[in-house]
Amino acid sequence: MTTVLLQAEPGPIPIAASRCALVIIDMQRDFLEPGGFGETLGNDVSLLQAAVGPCRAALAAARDAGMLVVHTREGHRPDLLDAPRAKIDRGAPSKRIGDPGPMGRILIRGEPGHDIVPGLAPVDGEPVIDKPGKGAFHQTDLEQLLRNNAIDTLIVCGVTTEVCVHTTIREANDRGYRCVALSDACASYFPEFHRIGLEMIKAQGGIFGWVSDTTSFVTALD
Ligand code: C5J
Repeated sequence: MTTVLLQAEPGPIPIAASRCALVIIDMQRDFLEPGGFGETLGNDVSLLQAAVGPCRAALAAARDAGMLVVHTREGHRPDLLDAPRAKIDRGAPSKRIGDPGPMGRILIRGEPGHDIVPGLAPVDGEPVIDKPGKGAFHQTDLEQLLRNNAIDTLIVCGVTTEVCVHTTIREANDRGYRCVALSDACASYFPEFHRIGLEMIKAQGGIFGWVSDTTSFVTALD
C-alpha cells in the first residue's frame, strides 16, 4: 500500500489510494441547470458551474490512481413514497418535487433532470448511490459498500457545499471515516455559505475533517 501526503488544512493528511473513495455529491442537472430543483427554489444555478472543471480533474486523477469512485444523486421515487411531506411542502418554490418541469419531473429518479451532468457521467464499475435525503448515508447502502472495500478516507466534492456535501461529511465523520473536502470542486448557491462551510469542517483542529483542493489532490496522486 503506497501512502502519499495530501496537502490540506488544518494539516497535511497521509492517504493511500486503495483506502480512499472519491465521493462526488449530486452533480445533477436538477441542481446545476436552469429548470431544475435548484432553480425552483430561486437560486442562480450558474454559480455551481465553477465546481464542474475541478470535479472533472479530481475524477480523472482518481480513475488514473485506481481509486474507488462513488457518485451520488438526490431524488425520489416517481410515486413519491420516499419523499417526506415536510420536504415536499417546504418553502415557496416555483415548482414542487414531483411537478413537471423542462427536464422532466422535479427531483424524480429516471427523469432527465436527475441525471449527472455531461462530463461527470459515471463509467462502468462506478457505483451510483441514489439517496432520498441530503446525506449520502441516509437510507442507502453506501456504508456497506465502503466497508466491503476497506475504505477509511473519503475525498468529497460536489454540490452544495453547506447542504449535501456537509451532511455527508458529518455522517461519514460520525461513522469513523476521515473526510477531505476539495474546496474548488464544491460549490454553493451562496458563496458565503461555501466559504464558511469549508471553514467549519477544518476548524478546531479539523473538527469533522480536512479541506484540500483539486490541485493538491492531483499532485499527491501523481
Ligand atoms: C440541496 C444538495 N441543496 N445536493 N441538495 O438541496 O445539496
